[in-house]
Formats: sequence, C-alpha cells, structure tokens
Amino acid sequence: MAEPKRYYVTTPIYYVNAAPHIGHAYTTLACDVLARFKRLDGFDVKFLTGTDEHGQKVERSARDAGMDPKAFTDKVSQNFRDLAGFMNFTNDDFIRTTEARHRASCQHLWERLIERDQIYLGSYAGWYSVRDEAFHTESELTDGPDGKKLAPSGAEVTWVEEPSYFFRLSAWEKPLLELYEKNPGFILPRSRRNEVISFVKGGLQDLSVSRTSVRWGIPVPGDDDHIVYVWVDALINYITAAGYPDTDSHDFKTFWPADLHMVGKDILRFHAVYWPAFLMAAGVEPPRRVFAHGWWTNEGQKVSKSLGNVIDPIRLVETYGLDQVRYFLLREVPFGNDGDFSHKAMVHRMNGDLANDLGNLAQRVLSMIAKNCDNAVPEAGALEEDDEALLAAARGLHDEVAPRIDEQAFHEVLETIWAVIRAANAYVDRQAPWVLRKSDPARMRTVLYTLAEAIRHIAILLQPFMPDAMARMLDQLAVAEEKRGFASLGPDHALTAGTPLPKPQGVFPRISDEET
Ligand code: ME8
Repeated sequence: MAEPKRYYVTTPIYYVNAAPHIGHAYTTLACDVLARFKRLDGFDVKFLTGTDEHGQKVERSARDAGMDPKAFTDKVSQNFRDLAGFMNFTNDDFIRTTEARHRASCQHLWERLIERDQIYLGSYAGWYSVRDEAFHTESELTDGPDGKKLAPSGAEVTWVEEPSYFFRLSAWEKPLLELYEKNPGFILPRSRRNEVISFVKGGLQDLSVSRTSVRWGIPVPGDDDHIVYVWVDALINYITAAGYPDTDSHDFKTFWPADLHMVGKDILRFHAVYWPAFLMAAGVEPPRRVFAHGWWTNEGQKVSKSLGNVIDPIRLVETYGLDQVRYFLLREVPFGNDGDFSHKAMVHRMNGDLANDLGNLAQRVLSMIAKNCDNAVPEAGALEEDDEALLAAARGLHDEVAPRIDEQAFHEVLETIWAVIRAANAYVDRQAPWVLRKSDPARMRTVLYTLAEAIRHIAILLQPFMPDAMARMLDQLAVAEEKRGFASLGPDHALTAGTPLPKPQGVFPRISDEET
C-alpha cells in the first residue's frame, strides 16, 4: 500500500529565558518551508513549534527578572508566538511545556519507563551546565581563563551532588546503532550522523533524569522530591502534541512517528541519542529523522549576548523585507552548514537573484503583455522548439525539487528553480519579443504566453519560500487561489488565453547599498 500522504515536522521548543534571535527564526523558517511545500503537494501536515519553559535556566531568568516563573514564562512565551506571526510561519500548534496536556503526557511516559524497569533511583555527583541544561563528564570539560571549568559549548559548569533517578541509557547502545544502521537517513547531514555514531560507539553511561535542587518543573510521579530533568520533559513535547498518551487517537495514529525533528547542531545528541532511546525503552516508535542545521555568525563573528551582536530577526525583516530574509537564509548557505550573515551578502542576493533575475523577468513579461496584448493572457500559436524547451524545464521542476525538499536541501531547490529563471531570461533575450512586436505579432504573443506559463510554474513552486511575494506574482497572472497547489502544475491547468490581467507591479525592488 502506498504511504499515506501525511507529514509531521517539528522545531525545537525554545527556552523562554531570552528574546527570540536568528537561531529561532532560522529553525522555524526551515520547518515552515517544508510544511508549506508538503501542504501544496497534497499532504496532511502537522507543523509544531512551542516553548520549553521548565528547568533551572528559566527558573533563574524568572528570578533575575523578579517575576514568578509562571508569569515570566507566560510573558516570554508570547514573544515566540508573536515571532511566528511576524515571520508568516504556519505552525498548526504551539506547545508550552507548562500546559496540562504536556504534564500528563510526560508523567505517563515516565510511568511506562518505570514499569519497564528503565529507570532506577541512585545519586548524581558530577558537573552540570545550567546554560546548556546538561550533565557533563570530567573528560568533556576544559579550563576557562579564570580557572573555571567549561562545558564543550563554553558554558560554565557547577558541581552537583543530589539524589537522582537514572535512565538505563547504557543498555541502548546496540539498539541505537542498529537504528542508525537500518535508517541511513535518520540523522542528516551525513557528517553529523558519523559524529553521533562514534559518540554512541564510545560507550553510553546511564543518564540522570531527575533533579531535586530545582523546583520549577514536572514532578516525578510518586516522588514529589524530584522533578523531571528538563531535557526529558522537553523532548516529550513532540509526542504530547500528537496526542500522547492516547496512542489510539486519530492524531497519534496519523502523525506519529514524526517525519522530521529539525534542530540546531548543538542539540543533536539529545534528539538523536537520548530521545530515540527513551522512546524505544517506553515501547514507542522513534521519529524518522533528525536534521541538524548549522549556526549563523554575524559579519564573520560568533554571535553572543556579551558581544552585543545578536541578530534580531525582527530588525532584519524591517530592514530588508520578510520574503527577502526568508529567501536569503535558505539560499545563502547549503542547509546543514554554518553560514555568515553580512549586509553585503544580503544586498547581493536581493539585487542579483530577486530584483534582477526573478523580479525583472516577471516585470518585463507582464508589462509587455499589458502594453501589447490588451491586458489579457495572450494566445499562443504553434510552439517552436525553443518554446517547448522552456515549458518542459518549467513543468519538470516539481519532480526535480520534491526529492531535494525531502533531503532538506533548500539551497539546491532554489538553485534548481533559478536555473529555469535564468533560462527564461536568456529565452527573452533570444526571442526579443520587442522586435517581434512589429515584425510578427502572432509570434510575439506565443513567446509572451510561453514566458507567462513558465513564470506561473516558478511562482507556484516558490510559494513556500516567499509566500507574500509569490501570492502577488500569481495575482498578477490572475491565477485563482484554488489553482495554486502543486496539483495545478503542468499543461492541464495552463493559463487560458483572454483571461484579463491586473496592472503589473514590481515585486522585488532593488536596494541601494546606502539605503540601510
Ligand atoms: O536548545 N544560528 O532551546 P534554545 C543558528 N530548549 N541557530 C542557532 C544559533 C545561531 N547563531 N544560536 C542558537 C533549546 N541556534 C532547547 C530545545 S527541544 C526538545 C529543546 C539554535 O532556545 C540552536 O541550535 O536554546 C537551537 O536549535 C535553537 O536555536 C535555540 O534553542
């Protein structure tokens, strides 16, 4: 039987200790593009994001703000919801780990682990990093400049000694290696997969999964002195939102296992090692993929609060425009690699790819149609080889880009679409419709029709990346709302000659370097 067309994609849930930054916008953007693409492709999509609200780090931030943790998390969580609206993200759900549904789900999973003898009571004596909310072994640490011990992330660690429940992670080494072996696409990119495999092969220790010195969290069922370790609590959000513990629910049956957990490279180990181990230990199927994306630097420098160069996504959008930023972030670097944000690179993409290549193509073609074809879709005559070639390239795009979307290779998707945009521009220059206007008006109409039909394909396929700009482009081609899905690609839904067109307007203005 064919796989049902359903797709479940998740972002990490974000700590509510600070304002949203570029990392948050980037991860959620990638998921938004996937969710939009799959919806347009006829899939039943569930796209989840939310906030991670428990643990010592959030407890501390609330205290520093002089607020009660609940009031604090209510306030900061709202900033993440607002960012989603601002960035035009289409998440279907927004989960908060302080919600009752999540507490029930987390405690239920814990009880399953107890029943299956996967958790035992012991005591922890070791290092803990509050910033990473992570336990570290001595061998992972380095010495900081002032003699303080530092975690691999550079975060400070403190010595902790307390009673703790442990998860029998050491027993899951072999099943995890089998999972990676049987599912080569479980961890992407490949280089990250290799890192995880060597980490697991290096041997796994049982994992501390409760805290007694922290109060802000979900109580361990039957032992209120302990609260569930924030990473266990947080990871469970992905099944909570799918209806867990009701594994017979429509949602759970439809959407679990998730197709993709999108994460930043720093939190891959939690998602690709601990999470599938917890799930397998509880008898729940692991997700299908974890993709670890890279990090952004700002004008060549690592971003950090202390350097004051944190990239604020809202400012970026206010400076360059929403769809421009959405395009840039997914075009500038091969997805999975680290990338550098620079004003120069941004201006270059806006003027080169957007204004010159795509904007100019649409503007040239639409204004020629407006002037020479009575503001209506022109009639095409017999097609020549050059016309057929451009149409075939545009009509073949979907089948070329869909497999790349399934590998999260956004830059390749865009590059593939841009190859057709460049081919269309070369076709305009070759066919010179402004010359045909006098010499052979019927041929001019065929050329303009061919171009309009190519632009229709390009705009439909670019909707997931630049939803507003492409909606405007499709409006200008008078493509009806219900004809913008991928099922409308191809010759059966081609533009109809004689359809009146609105007055063309530029979609991507050029930006002058001084403007910003
Ligand atoms: O880790 N460039 O939350 P968080 C790109 N609550 N991505 C970046 C970045 C940068 N400069 N800086 C950070 C957590 N990120 C946990 C997740 S999931 C069950 C729990 C990314 O608010 C980073 O890799 O710290 C991570 O994916 C996210 O932004 C920040 O998450």
